[in-house]
Amino acid sequence: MHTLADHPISRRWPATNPDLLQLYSFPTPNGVKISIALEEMALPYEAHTVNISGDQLTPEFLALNPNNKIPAIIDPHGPDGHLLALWESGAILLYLADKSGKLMPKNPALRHTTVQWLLFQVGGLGPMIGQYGYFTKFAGKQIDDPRPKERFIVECKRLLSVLEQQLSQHEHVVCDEYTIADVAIFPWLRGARDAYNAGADFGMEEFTHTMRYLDRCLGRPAVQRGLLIPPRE
Ligand SMILES: N[C@@H](CCC(=O)N[C@@H](CS)C(=O)NCC(=O)O)C(=O)O
Repeated sequence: MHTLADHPISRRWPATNPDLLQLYSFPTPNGVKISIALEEMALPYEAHTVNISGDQLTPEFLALNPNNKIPAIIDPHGPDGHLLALWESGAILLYLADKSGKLMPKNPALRHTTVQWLLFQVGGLGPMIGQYGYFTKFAGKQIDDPRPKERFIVECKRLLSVLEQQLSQHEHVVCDEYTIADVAIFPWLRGARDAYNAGADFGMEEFTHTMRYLDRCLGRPAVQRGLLIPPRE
């Protein structure tokens, strides 16, 4: 597979400008991480809406991401000038930070700390808030047994307290630098508060540093743009 035009994804989501990095996504907390990062880094790109009510299960999308999840990208000008297809938002954020030289500290120790907080989101905060959402807003809310919901509330509160401790001492999660770790984390805080209405269950208002941090991040112009990309259609 050497060109974007050869890739099956182009049959369903053709590129208008095949020279640009292509984003296949939906404006969920995982999806907007990548549009926000691209906006912050001022990398030119073209966004395609993959509606997760079924588009992610089409053969064209599965040819790009066999794990049937957004976001995914294709960079026609990847390493050594070759096409690079990538999925998993953490991997994409690391790639974009490398490509742009932005949102990643130059200091080696802080780079590792950035990866640490990125993985805290990808392996902890995101999945736990996502499971809470399943058991409170989606199909799982019909389950009478209170234990799944209780378990995810306890775990989300614990993760929020870890974040709160860090943000009580620093402006952003990696000391005072705004990094890809922030871009991964705050969309999930917003999702918990605004999409899942978890404020009361998580006692979010008590995490004062975290809530102020969320508002600071949401106030960034690149974030405001990225939150709306791609359109839901
Ligand atoms: N670990 C993945 C999670 C991605 C993910 O869960 N995406 C959701 C939307 S937020 C999705 O595409 N769901 C569709 C499905 O599971 O079929 C990442 O960080 O990229």
